[in-house]
Amino acid sequence: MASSSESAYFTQHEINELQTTYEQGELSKFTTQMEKKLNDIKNAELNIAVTGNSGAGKSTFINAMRGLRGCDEGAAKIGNIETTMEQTPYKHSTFPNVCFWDLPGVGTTKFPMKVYVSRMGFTTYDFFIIISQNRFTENDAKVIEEIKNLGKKFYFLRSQIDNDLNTLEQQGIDFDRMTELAEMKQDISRRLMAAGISDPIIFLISNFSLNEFDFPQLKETLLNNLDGIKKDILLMSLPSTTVKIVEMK
Ligand SMILES: Nc1nc2c(ncn2[C@@H]2O[C@H](COP(=O)(O)OP(=O)(O)O)[C@@H](O)[C@H]2O)c(=O)[nH]1
Ligand SMILES: [Mg+2]
Repeated sequence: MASSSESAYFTQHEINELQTTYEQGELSKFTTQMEKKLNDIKNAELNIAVTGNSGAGKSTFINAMRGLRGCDEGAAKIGNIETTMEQTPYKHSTFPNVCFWDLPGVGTTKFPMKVYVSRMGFTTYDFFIIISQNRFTENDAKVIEEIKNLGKKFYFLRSQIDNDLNTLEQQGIDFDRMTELAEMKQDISRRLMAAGISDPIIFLISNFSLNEFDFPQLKETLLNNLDGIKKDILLMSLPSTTVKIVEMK
C-alpha cells in the first residue's frame, strides 16, 4: 500500500477529509466523495510501464497492442540491440488515454537497480507490465521487489510462447498443448508467490499471434476494463483504513 504522501490521485487534504468522514461513520457521504473522485479520474491518463530483460519482446508487444508492426511508421524499434537507454512513451491510437512506456531492458543498463528505478521514474506509472521471454530471472525478481515496495500492481507476461511450442514440436516431443501451457503458468505462478506476490496475474502470449493464447484476454483486461483498472489504482492509492469502508460497500 502506497503511503498517503505517494498517492497520485488524492491530495493530503482530500485524504484527511475522507478519513474524517470514515471515522464519523458517514457511509453515504463517503461514497459520494469517492464516486466524484472516480469520475474525475475516468478521463485521466493511464501510464503503463513495460519492463523486462532486453530481447523479451517489450517493443514488439507495445506495437502489437497499438495494432502496428515493426516496419510501420510510429512503431517502437525492435531488434536484438537495445536502441535507447531512455523510457519512450507510445500512446494508444484508439485509447489516447492509455500510454505505454517502453523501458530499456533492466540488464542492459550499467546502473544498479535503485538507479534504474529512479531514472525510469517508477513512481509515476499507474502500473507495470513485466515481460519475460523464458525463465523467471533475477532481474525480474528485483523489478518485482521494487514495484511491490511502491505498492503498485503488475501483470506478468511470458512472451514468445509460439517459440516454446515450436521447439517442442521440432524436437519431436509429444505434448498436450493445454497441459503444457497450464504447467508453464503454474511454474511462473509458484515463482511469483515465492517472491511474495500473493495473487499474481499472468498471461502467456505470442506477439505474433494476437488471437491465440492469452493475448485476447490480456487486451480485454487492459483496454475494455479501463475504468475498472483505474478504480483499482484509485483504491490502491488510498490509506488502508479508508479502503476498508469501500470494501464494505
Ligand atoms: N517468436 C516470437 N518472437 C518475438 C515475440 N516477441 C518479440 N519477438 C522477437 O524477439 C526479438 C526482440 O523483440 P523486442 O520487441 O525488440 O524486445 P525488447 O528488447 O524487449 O524490446 C525480436 O526479434 C522480435 O521479433 C513473440 O511473441 N514471438
Ligand atoms: Mg525494445
